[in-house]
Amino acid sequence: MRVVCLISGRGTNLQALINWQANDMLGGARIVAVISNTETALGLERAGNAKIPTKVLSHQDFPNRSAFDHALIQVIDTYEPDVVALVGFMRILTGDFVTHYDRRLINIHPSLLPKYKGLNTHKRALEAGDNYTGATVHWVTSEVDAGNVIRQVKVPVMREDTEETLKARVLDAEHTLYPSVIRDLSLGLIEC
Ligand code: NHR
Ligand code: GAR
Repeated sequence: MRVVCLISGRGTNLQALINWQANDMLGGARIVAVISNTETALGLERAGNAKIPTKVLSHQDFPNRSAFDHALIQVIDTYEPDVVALVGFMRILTGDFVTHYDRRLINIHPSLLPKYKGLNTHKRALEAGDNYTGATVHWVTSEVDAGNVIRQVKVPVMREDTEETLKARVLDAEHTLYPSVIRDLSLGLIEC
């Protein structure tokens, strides 16, 4: 199962996937490329260190979302992916993009969806006084963070938590959740 990862930033989730792959824990999945919309994403270095091909396609070089997304499709398809994984990818994708990768496109989101779609999830969980938050892997549809849930993991909120400490605890849980879902997809254990 050929997996193309899209990133925007630090890439700690990407590192988790790379580590599972290096330890033969990713089933039949193989990360065949990492593509970033920002040149400075630390995740690009992580991919380079693991000898995984990388590409940068900056959204700033395109006049609008549609032009960026169509160029992104062209680049991604050269790697012939079975699955495209958003791994901390921070650009909303157009309906055309989502349709093109129908049943092949997944995302990890740092909340227990349907709670807290969009950005600043940890801040909102803290402000709401939630005792639990978590992370969700879901199929991507044109409506942001609204596609069917594949798997979730629950994470406790502590009384003393700040946005940073909560984010770190959720991120830690994400680092097992996303690799396990990609492994299970490759093993045919997850329905699309
Ligand atoms: N695209 C579609 N069509 N559907 C989804 O479910 C998507 C998606 C693109 C990204 C990840 C998502 C998340 O897990 C994701 C899911 C970015 C934003 C956002 O508002 C919202 C949700 C997600 C990712 N991005 C701003 C934008 O204008 C830019 C913010 C920035 O650059 O920092 O695209 O949370
Ligand atoms: C992760 O918490 C991921 O769930 C979240 O960004 C972080 C990326 O961390 N994704 C989104 O918020 C998508 N909008 P990483 O770059 O270290 O993997």
